[in-house]
Amino acid sequence: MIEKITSSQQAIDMENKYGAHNYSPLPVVLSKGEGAFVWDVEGKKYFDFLSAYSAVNQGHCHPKIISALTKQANTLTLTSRAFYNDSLGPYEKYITQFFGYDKVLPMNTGAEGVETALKLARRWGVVKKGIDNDKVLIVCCEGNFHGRTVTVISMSNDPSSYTNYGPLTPGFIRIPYNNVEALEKVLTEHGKNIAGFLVEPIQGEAGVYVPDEGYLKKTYDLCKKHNVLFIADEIQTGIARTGKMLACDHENVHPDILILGKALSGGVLPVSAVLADDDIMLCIQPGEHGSTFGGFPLACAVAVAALNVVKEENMMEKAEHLGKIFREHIKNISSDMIALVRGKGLLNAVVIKEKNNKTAWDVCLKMRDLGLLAKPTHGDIIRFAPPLVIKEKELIEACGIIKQAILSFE
Ligand code: IF1
Repeated sequence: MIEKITSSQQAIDMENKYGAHNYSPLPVVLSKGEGAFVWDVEGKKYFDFLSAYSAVNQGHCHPKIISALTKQANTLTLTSRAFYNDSLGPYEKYITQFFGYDKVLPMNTGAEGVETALKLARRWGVVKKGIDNDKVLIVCCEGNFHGRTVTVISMSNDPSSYTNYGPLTPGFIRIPYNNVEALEKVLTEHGKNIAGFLVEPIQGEAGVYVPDEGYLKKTYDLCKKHNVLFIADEIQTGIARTGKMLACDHENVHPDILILGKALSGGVLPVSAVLADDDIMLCIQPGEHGSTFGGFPLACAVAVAALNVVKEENMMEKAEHLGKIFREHIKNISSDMIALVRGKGLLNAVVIKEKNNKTAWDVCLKMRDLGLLAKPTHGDIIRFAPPLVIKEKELIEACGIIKQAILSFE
């Protein structure tokens, strides 16, 4: 039997002693989640304004998702792809029609989804576009975050992501984000060897960096002009988070390769997916890619339920409407600690200016004391992303907490 946790400090000490030190969490220990709320070991209730980095868009422990999980868990959890099963086909049909693609390649984590998209794009570039196998390139953006594998961090320009991990994967050209001319230049100079352009429609980790209106459409059109695949990493921005089903929908861009993760399972299991049409997807033949758990029956049941409730509960519209209210309220806080508020739908961030040597971290500690959880990224930026099921009156109450926390440093 494992030891029962009876205090937050006990849990923190245990993690510190027995767990890898690859995170420095906010000092709060959660033990229950429901909808937009979480509770700590001592029973204190908090607004969750991180949503596990947008994996819990549907709210913690959504009853319909949990029910789908439980039902399938008591029936058939995993077959591997060595055999067929009666869950995968129906899921594949559902998700491909949901997003408008011929096929889906099911994986588990977001990073695996990105790796799969990179392999698909490179394979298409070599076998369909005729790029020399040793010269095939992928264009990516400065400030990107696409996951933590060695190849994925090879695209990063954040030293804390890539230093001292030995030789990195070649074959990437990095350009400034939100800069159409930079893409045009690289496509003009190297286009014949470029298979794909990988981009986050909004850069999450970089601090909810929303590109200029038209950036996605213009870069998509440039990719079409140069026979380069437009690859959208919607792992964090997808599934209604920004007020549309996909952030690309704000500009009516239909990515050649779409990568989903996080909220695809409503935060219940690691479920990711790569969607593309046949001319791309069929470049990978049997035995050339896969994963033990990729598309397993449990994931299929959970993902169908997770996507269903997004539509049934009009989460896109809610995110759009509540996001506007959120930004309005935060902009009305009169404090010079608030340098900038930006975001789309319910993916927002506030850039905090240090005041009386109080930083974004101090604001997050104060909000924790007042009953709201959020965490800074890159030091001075606090991301605010509650589950999309938060009610308007709850959102306004949460804005009150944010205001109280910030004004407490005046
Ligand atoms: C951590 C960041 C967010 C992602 C995008 C792929 C992945 C992620 C756009 C990989 C994952 C997570 C990872 C988690 C914290 C969180 C994060 F701070 F790391 F960068 F959200 F911004 N593409 N993001 O946001 O998906 O393999 O994790 O399932 O690593 O600390 P994953």
